[in-house]
Amino acid sequence: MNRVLVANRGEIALRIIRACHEEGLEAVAVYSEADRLSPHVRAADFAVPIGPSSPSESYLRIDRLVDAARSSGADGIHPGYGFLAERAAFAEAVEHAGLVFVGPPSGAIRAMGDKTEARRRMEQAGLPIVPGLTVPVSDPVVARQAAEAIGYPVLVKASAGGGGKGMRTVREPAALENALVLAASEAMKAFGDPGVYLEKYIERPRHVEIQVLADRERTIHLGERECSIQRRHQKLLEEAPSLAVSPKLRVQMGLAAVAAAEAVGYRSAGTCEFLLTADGSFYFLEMNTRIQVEHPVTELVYGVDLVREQLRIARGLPMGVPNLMLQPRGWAVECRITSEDTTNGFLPATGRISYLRTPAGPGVRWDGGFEAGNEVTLFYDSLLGKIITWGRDRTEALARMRRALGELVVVGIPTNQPFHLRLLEDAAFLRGEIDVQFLERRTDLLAPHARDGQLADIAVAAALAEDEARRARKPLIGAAAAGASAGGWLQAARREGLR
Ligand code: MV4
Repeated sequence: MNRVLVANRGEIALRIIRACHEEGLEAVAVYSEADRLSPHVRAADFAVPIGPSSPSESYLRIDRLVDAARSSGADGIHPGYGFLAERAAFAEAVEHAGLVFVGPPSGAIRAMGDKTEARRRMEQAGLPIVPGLTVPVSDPVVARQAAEAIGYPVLVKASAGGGGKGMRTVREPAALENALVLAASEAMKAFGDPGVYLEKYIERPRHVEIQVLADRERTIHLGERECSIQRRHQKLLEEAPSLAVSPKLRVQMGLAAVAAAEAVGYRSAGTCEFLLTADGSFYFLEMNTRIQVEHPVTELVYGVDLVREQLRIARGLPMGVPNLMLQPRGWAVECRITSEDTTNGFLPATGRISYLRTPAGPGVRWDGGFEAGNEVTLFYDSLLGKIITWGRDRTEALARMRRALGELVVVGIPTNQPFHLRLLEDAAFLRGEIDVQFLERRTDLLAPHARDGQLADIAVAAALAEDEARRARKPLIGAAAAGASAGGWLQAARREGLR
């Protein structure tokens, strides 16, 4: 593999292109009409237009992506996340075209994509799965008996699901039949598959996931990420390690995740999602067969470049991670910066980024995909970039995040930056008292503060006031003080208007 087509956009496309260059590979960008001026297009060695702005006519078109690889001489394709990353049919099409798919085998994607099949295979592999069914159920009588055996509350989930779509909580027998019908119809609409099954509903769990990496010889894990801070199944902040995971629990969950990957013949980077309860029990939920948005927190605490490892493994090389008991070092936190309006219920916002200052300095990483002048549209998700900070401990990583959030300036569109600043001052969050329902309880953190939308107004008012004050001031230049006695710096300062 010498030239990799990056079948994605935004920050992850840029992230992958950087990894290609570090691995001595050329990178081919693809872009829709909306992304012609995006940074990922210029960062690549070649760029191929693949169609109109709508994803269904560009980034989701398997035929156009494979054609773009052929026409640009690429011999591999990296799918990134989202779009086609977890479509087994895409991995197959890439393989059939004689190209390298930078990701897992299509069989592993398919096995994990069907949630009841994944549950069967994980149970077989000895993983703890949430108590419940491992086959779809449609008959309400059968469902009723199953729910009694599981014990209420139960959760109706879509077999083809994931990410929370088509999920319904049922707290009593009388509500079951209706939930089955509604979940099935939602699943049909969202996935084209009406299959649903039942699980025991776990109250107030944490969402903890384990990063795995597999080459032809070894499957290893790189510890956990704590992902409980999310709103409507969209993660907002992630950290590694998790306050809730002891070294002993890390070994147990790590062994489970490695067994899961091995059971489906996994290669490349992947993630096992678990629900973790307050008493330290954990249950396998699903496996994400892609690189994830939040991968950088793992990179910072394990010192591993996961995207470069994906590229090495795809080339048939062994992973560059030493064969030792790895341990996390320090703490890392990621804040996802989205173009969402905190003063308007997190409504996705559009517009042109007129100015952008990104954070930097010790322990700070910015993974972004936009620059000043770019247009933010509703064609794609609202992620603008990610701030990732590292510290020797959680307190230092969080302090650096507050500092970095203070440095970030986005002008032209609203972002969720005010939410992150509030969260990072919250006593319960700072104590680590979090679970997946944290933000449902703490709507005060989601609600806007009066100043959220007013910063730009305040800046304009301050500039106008300053201008007026300057005009009113007597000009010093030409006064007796100016002349032979004034040094060069003073004259220069006057020219610059600094006074
Ligand atoms: C659950 C659960 C409680 N009990 N399953 C939501 C998305 C999907 N991946 C699985 N999800 C959940 N499954 C049982 N049996 C609670 C959730 C859940 C959740 C999980 C991970 C991250 C955020 C979440 C938010 C709400 C509910």
